[in-house]
Amino acid sequence: MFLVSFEGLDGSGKSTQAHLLAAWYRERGFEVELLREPGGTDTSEIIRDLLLDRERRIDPFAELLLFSAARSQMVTEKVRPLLEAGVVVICDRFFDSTTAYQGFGRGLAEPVWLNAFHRQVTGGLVPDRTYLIEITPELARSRRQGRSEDDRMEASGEEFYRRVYDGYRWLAESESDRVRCLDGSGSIQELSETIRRDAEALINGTGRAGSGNAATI
Ligand code: T5A
Repeated sequence: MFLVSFEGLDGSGKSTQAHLLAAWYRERGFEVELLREPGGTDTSEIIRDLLLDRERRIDPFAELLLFSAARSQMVTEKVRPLLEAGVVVICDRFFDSTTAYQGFGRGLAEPVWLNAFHRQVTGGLVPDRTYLIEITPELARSRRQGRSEDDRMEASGEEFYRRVYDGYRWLAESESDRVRCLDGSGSIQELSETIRRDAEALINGTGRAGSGNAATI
């Protein structure tokens, strides 16, 4: 079954679109599970609390390993069994976040090294489709205003978010078969309609990036 991921800066509107797509799949009779990263399992949620706690000092490489540890647990415990049971799995973030935030944002590792590492972490599991909601760091920040205090990642500063943005741009260009880059400054409705059209094509097999049977890759 399909594995779909959503990517973008904090506040880009990923979660909104992930929920709308899940509802659309359900209306069409699919069983759907929506998971967030880091998170999705009890163990991964504990790792999430560590990672987002702004009082905690975490070494950048330890940060990369912790995000990946949370992902490994989620893939083993949830994603693979669900895909094998015929459930559509929608992930609010997946390994592309690590490439953008830790690879580009923290300047930690080369994309080639990271790609090989991600394959180890997920056992080769790659999303059939990734929707990248692209907005500028400035618009992302304005959308986050009025929410609770910045978490540890959000407190990383403007320069950091500029590098993450560049990382996502790199991904959109280098993985253009799988990654659909969408203009996140459009309305929620416009974005949702674009995503639904692509999801329809994926179901019909005309817009397929992966095998459509992600668990067996
Ligand atoms: N991280 C994560 C890493 O560094 N490495 C990794 O490997 C992984 C997996 C997770 C943090 O961890 C980092 C990235 C993050 O910093 P999180 O709390 O899960 O943190 O936060 P996010 O995933 O960033 O999610 P957010 O909830 O902050 O933002 P979303 O999901 O992008 O945005 P959403 O949908 O909540 O919308 C934000 C606001 O904008 C409005 C919504 O109504 C909402 O108010 N909105 C729009 N407004 C106008 N037009 C639109 N098109 C809109 N769409 C949404």
